[in-house]
Amino acid sequence: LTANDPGLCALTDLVEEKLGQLIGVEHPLQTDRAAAYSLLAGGKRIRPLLLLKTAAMSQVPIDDSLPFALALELIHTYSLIHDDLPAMDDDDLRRGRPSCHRAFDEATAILAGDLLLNLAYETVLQALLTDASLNRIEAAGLIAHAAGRSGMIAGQAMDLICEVDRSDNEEALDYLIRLQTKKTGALIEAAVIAGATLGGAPEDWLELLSFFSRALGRVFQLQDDLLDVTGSEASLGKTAGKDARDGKLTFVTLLGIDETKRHLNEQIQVIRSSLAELEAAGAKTEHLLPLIDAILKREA
Ligand code: GRG
Repeated sequence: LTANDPGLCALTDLVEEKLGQLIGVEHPLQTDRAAAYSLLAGGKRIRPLLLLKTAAMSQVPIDDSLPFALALELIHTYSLIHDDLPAMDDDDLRRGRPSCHRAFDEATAILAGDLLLNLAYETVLQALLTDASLNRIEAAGLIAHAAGRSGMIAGQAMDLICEVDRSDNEEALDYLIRLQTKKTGALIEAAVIAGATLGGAPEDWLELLSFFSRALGRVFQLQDDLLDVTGSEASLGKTAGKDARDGKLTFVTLLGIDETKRHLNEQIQVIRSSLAELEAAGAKTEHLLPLIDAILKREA
């Protein structure tokens, strides 16, 4: 993520350093090396940053929110490794280098993903050992729920086996929105809501943040679908133009570029107005603004 804000750059560096410490330097097995290879390949770290920033809105000390933030990135990286597998989206390139199963092999990539997912829960449970307040338990539950059967996994399943009549445009769009809300949206919403929950944010903030994070998740997917047609392999760090080639249901393949951009601008307005409402409700949105600006400008 290209960020001009020094605070955001420092926070990204901290996330990077802590992920490195978590995965460690002792990698006796190929599976450990594969997990480290994918985890430390330079992702944008958007989900952990979102969690840290929403927790900071309620003055949660960074050390208290970090384990939850790191867990989100571990889960996200596992999902990317598995998504790239031949049985799923089948992609050879990720984060600017050969995807995990190409650098190693398929079985190793499956295990590396499983390893990261388990490390995520171990990290959160370890953090609960030192302080198991209800807010922290609730935040852990939100993350597990978002990654699970009615969140990211459901979205991935809906994407892989598209159970909708694609000739009916309205039905297809409705399906795509539900799919996206789960596949990409759930973890992004969990990042925002878990962060706020850690800080014991009041109900009206949570409602506005929920609205805000759903729009952010949608924006993220709309950008992704647009970047697939407008971006290059070098800038994206993954194969470009793949959606149309694979006959995938995306906002661009369904609505075309112009309508997708219109949809994107509409959602950006929703983001801006919910941030303004949050500020009016007493939330310090300055914590979030540099990150949101960087996400809205993202080119990879
Ligand atoms: C395997 C259960 C399972 C789920 C996979 C995340 C996912 C679900 C699939 C990835 C497909 C995809 C490209 C979705 C679009 C949005 C998205 C998640 C992009 C990748 O996230 P970034 O841009 O990646 O945050 P970095 O590398 O920066 O972390």
